[in-house]
Amino acid sequence: MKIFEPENIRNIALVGHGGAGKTSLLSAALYSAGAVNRLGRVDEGTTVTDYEEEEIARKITLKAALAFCEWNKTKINWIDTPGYRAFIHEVKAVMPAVEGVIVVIDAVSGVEVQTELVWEYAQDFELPRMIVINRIDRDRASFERAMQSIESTWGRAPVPVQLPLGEEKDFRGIIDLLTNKAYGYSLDGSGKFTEEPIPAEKEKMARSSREKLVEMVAESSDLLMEKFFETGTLDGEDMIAGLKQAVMDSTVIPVFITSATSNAGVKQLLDHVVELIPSPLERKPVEAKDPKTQQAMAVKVDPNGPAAAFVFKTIADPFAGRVSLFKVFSGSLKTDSAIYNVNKESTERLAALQATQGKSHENMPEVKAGDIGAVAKLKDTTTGDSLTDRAYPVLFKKVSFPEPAISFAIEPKSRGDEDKISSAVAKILEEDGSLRFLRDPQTNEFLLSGSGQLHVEVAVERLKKKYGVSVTLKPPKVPYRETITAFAEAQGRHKKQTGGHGQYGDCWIKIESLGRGEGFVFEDKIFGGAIPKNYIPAVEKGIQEAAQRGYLAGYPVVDFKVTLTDGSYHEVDSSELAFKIAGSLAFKKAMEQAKPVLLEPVMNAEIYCPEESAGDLMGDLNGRRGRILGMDSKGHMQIIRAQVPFAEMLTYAPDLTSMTGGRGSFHMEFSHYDQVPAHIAAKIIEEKRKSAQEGAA
Ligand SMILES: Nc1nc2c(ncn2[C@@H]2O[C@H](COP(=O)(O)OP(=O)(O)O)[C@@H](O)[C@H]2O)c(=O)[nH]1
Ligand SMILES: [Mg+2]
Repeated sequence: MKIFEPENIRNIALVGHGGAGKTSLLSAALYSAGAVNRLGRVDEGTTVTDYEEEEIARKITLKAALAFCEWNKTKINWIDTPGYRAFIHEVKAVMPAVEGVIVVIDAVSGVEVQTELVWEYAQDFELPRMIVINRIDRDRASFERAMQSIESTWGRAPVPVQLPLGEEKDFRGIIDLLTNKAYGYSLDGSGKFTEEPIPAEKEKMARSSREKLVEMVAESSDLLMEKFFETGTLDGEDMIAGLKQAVMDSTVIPVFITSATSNAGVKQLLDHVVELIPSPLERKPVEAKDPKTQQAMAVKVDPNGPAAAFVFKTIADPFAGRVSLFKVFSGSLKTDSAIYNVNKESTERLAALQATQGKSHENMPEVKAGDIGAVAKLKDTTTGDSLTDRAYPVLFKKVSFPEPAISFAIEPKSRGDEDKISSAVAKILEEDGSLRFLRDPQTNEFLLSGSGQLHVEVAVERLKKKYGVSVTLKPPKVPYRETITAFAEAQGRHKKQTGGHGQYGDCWIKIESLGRGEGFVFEDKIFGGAIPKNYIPAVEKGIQEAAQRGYLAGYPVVDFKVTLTDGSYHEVDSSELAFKIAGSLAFKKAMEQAKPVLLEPVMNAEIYCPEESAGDLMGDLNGRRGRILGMDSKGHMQIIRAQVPFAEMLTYAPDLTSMTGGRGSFHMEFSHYDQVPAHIAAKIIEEKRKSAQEGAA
């Protein structure tokens, strides 16, 4: 593997809504550049980057993956990313590793929900962007409509640099406004093309489009503006340099056209990627922190500086172990050397550095500033860590992931699975920082949480395929609680006269309700030693334990205050145990009068959907006892914000998919506990009683 200088490296992420053709486009780019010797196809499971078993089976990308090729003496590192909402965190995670983003848009559907989301990620990281309108050969593809949807979403910065030669089944190539030529492609996947003059009937359109592009480029620089006014145009070199600067400033976002599966337009795209995307040397210095002082600092991309790299992704491989993907910002990392992990304060040994081509690897003696590499078997390193020269430690900024939106209970299928589950899940979590795993202390279930149902399902598939652990997914139990709504006073008296030693405890308590979330408060107002001090904690404990076991339906009683007012004791027969029992008896009696109710968790939900489904979805949310808080629109999409009881959202994901034809997505997080309406509470209590009886029988 050749070593490239940073000026001859480009790092690019392919992003966009699922199905736009990112994986196919990368496949065509790798084949066109000679990095692989056949055109891999998603539908045949033969692409370089969709290599996981689950990806091949589902024909969708589930994780970010690396590949590279050489074009015009430049190494292009590509990162293919997923486009479905449940995996969109993978896109965010790779943003620190690239200097440019290609946003792929389907010529049939235009801008879609996730397109907008990943665009925002690129914007947050201030990354230069290019747009590719792909699938131009499909039925109902339209360059004009795609451009309209692009402009209505992102304004005037996106400008065509290419025009299609025909559309749908008449598509046969592209017109390139930078080279002023037309390229007729053979559509057999070979990537062969012939240069032709721009057809006469397209000349007028090409001229006006080129004028628009020239004006936009001129507008972005005073110097070019002057030249433009003097000569009325910009020549080739000025045009490329000016456009590159405009791309770096995001004042112009060039729009290209491809048909990935017929491998058309891809070679011109490669030319322009090398010309227009900044090299790592041209990027802004990288934000970092001094680990000692926590002072912000900026690391310049410099091959001669001290070594500094950032681990942006971890792959858990059951055979190779843990593989860390890293971007070098300064100096270089060398095979067979040591490097310092600043986050873990430990030294790591770099056994063999590698370049990654999908699932295969090629050894590299050295990975220089600006380049991306992989290394297996680091002992402490995880995603987000900084690897540097020990004498010059810096901390690069970690990427934050949203909290999971949905939790499922997982149940091991057998005893063997139960033993293996924790270590296997730990490996899956290493790979995917947006999953969470915990044991619910209340329901005792193992909960696996992720950003959507598909996310959790895929994690479960990986557990099985990679680590041989079989679990069943069940909707989580709703963590109901109980509370009281009225004041009550009661006596708890425990008296037992057995053969020798008796038992005696007696207490009077008052209970009253507290505000939501205030938990449990205990106040001791015993006067004159009616209960000796050393027995009072036992009373409190008896009450608390009884409250944990619940009164109505076995859910913990919360948000109430107990005042211990009076009682009596016996010199010989009183004991801690007797007072604990007295406390729990008093609590149960008080509950009889305290008008207990059930509480349920209520979620804050955000639902993203196409405009035309918003009405139906709001009706549906009302049916789920939801309260609509507001609506925003974003391009053609609506965002509905609502509060909905968790119990009503357990099956929301599949329902939303069917109500929006797969175009909607949602996110939710816990908001507060609220009272369950009486008729619903009655049902829950009845069910609980039945299942308890069955359990006992
Ligand atoms: N006709 C046509 N189909 C395409 C094109 N690009 C991708 N596809 C198909 O569209 C589907 C989704 O493509 P894929 O590359 O997986 O999209 P991704 O989700 O963005 O990675 C697959 O069935 C591809 O074969 C194209 O340019 N033309
Ligand atoms: Mg894909």
